[in-house]
Amino acid sequence: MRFDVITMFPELFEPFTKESLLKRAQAKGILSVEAHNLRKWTKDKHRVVDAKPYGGGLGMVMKIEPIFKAVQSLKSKIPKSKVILFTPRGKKFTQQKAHAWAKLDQLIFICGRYEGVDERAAKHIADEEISIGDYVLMGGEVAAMAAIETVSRLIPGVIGKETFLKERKQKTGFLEYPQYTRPEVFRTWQVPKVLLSGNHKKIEEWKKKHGRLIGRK
Ligand code: 6GU
Repeated sequence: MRFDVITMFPELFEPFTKESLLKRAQAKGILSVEAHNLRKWTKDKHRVVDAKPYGGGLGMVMKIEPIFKAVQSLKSKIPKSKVILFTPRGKKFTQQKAHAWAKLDQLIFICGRYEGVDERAAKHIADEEISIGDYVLMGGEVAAMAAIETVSRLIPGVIGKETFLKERKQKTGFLEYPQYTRPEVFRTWQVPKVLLSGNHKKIEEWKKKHGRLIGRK
């Protein structure tokens, strides 16, 4: 998988892409994450990527031309590729969506700023317009990072094999149950006795009872 992120703030992705699991996956050649400065696709002296909205209104709007050129230059020759526009107005990002995206070869992420992106990007350039939840961020960057993490861990070889296979097997979603590790008692806070019992049947029952289903496909 190749992630190409188009953003006004590429520096935000530097520490993120050097995080342990993503770093290792990139070193192994399983995936790549590249953040591209949108200004690269401007020609004017001031490298302008936004302008005042037609019809008036607050804030600035991201211009269509640099976005078009960026996507055009990044899209080259990769067949299974999708262009995603991140905005608070988009369709909700889900685990199911992440599974579908994990099958692709390239994801091009356009990070919108919160005031807006020229609507022609959503209409003519993006395949999908996506939001990560019902709240407003300052821009699409954090949303793109959330999607990169979620999709990456579904690609074989990125996370531990056992977790990966377990999640893949559980098509109806998997149980996330409370977990504990040493010590058995911290202050007065006890680890549930059943987990120390060695009774596997009881333990499985406990996990089912206390687990919450997430990541339903
Ligand atoms: Cl993708 N962008 C912004 N600006 N805010 C958001 C979002 C995206 N998803 C949820 N809130």
